[in-house]
Amino acid sequence: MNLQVVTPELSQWIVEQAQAGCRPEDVLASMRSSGWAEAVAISALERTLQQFLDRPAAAASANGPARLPEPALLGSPSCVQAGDRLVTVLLTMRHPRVVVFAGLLSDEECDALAADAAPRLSRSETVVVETGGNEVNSSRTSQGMFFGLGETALCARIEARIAALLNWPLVNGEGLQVLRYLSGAEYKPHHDYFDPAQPGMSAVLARGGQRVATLVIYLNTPELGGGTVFPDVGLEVAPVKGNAVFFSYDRPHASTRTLHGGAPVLAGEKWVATKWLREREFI
Ligand code: PD2
Ligand code: ZN
Repeated sequence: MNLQVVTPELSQWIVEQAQAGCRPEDVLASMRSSGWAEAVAISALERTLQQFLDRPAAAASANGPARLPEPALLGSPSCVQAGDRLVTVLLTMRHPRVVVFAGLLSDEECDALAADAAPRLSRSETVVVETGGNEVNSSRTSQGMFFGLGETALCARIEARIAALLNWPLVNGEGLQVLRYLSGAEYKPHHDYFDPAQPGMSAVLARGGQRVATLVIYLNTPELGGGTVFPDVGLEVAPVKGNAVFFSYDRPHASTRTLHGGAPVLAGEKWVATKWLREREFI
């Protein structure tokens, strides 16, 4: 007879391990080392996770509104209505949460956004974790600029489309950032969330909380190279004009597997617009 009982505390711990990206075999090993018989531990693990997945929708949303931006992909549709535009779904991945879209912007919108950005481009910077300021860094050799939220009619139209696509309030987004990579330029692998343990982060986090998702929109198709890579899972997204790659991260931690980079551009140029989504209104 099985005398080992799955307490509510143990259930919660199992779910938390799974949500943090721990592999089931590692969770199992921890249970084994605290005295659980293997067969009993496996069935407890399976039952707990299944119960969690089967929980009523009301329980899933009991904590209020959705915690993360997420397109409406229930039933695996091949396209989704994003406000004023129908967008094609090319690829989805669960962990890391990645979705690749085709046709988010028209060719004309891509050209117009790049043209509006071009006069304001300067060498891209990265955040200095110690101070929260910015600096030029050899890991990021693109040129870039930020639009203010709703700065132009085109920005406002794209922002409304993104808000509809990702079911996330428009005001919880940073202004669009446009990047131009010349041949040879790259953005080495990094995470887009802010490390809350770093001293300079409180000022950054005060403006709308943590980043919770990223949408990189390709404004042209480079001749060669320039894919967006996810080294943790060996995924490379080809940059194609008007397409976009979305990824979300429910905590500022590498267990989200959202390490990503812009591979070197090998021929031609690469232009992207990046949209970062925050937890709260970005001020
Ligand atoms: O341009 C890209 O592919 C890229 C890759 C990684 C952009 C960003 N990160 C970013 O803007 O954060
Ligand atoms: Zn990034």
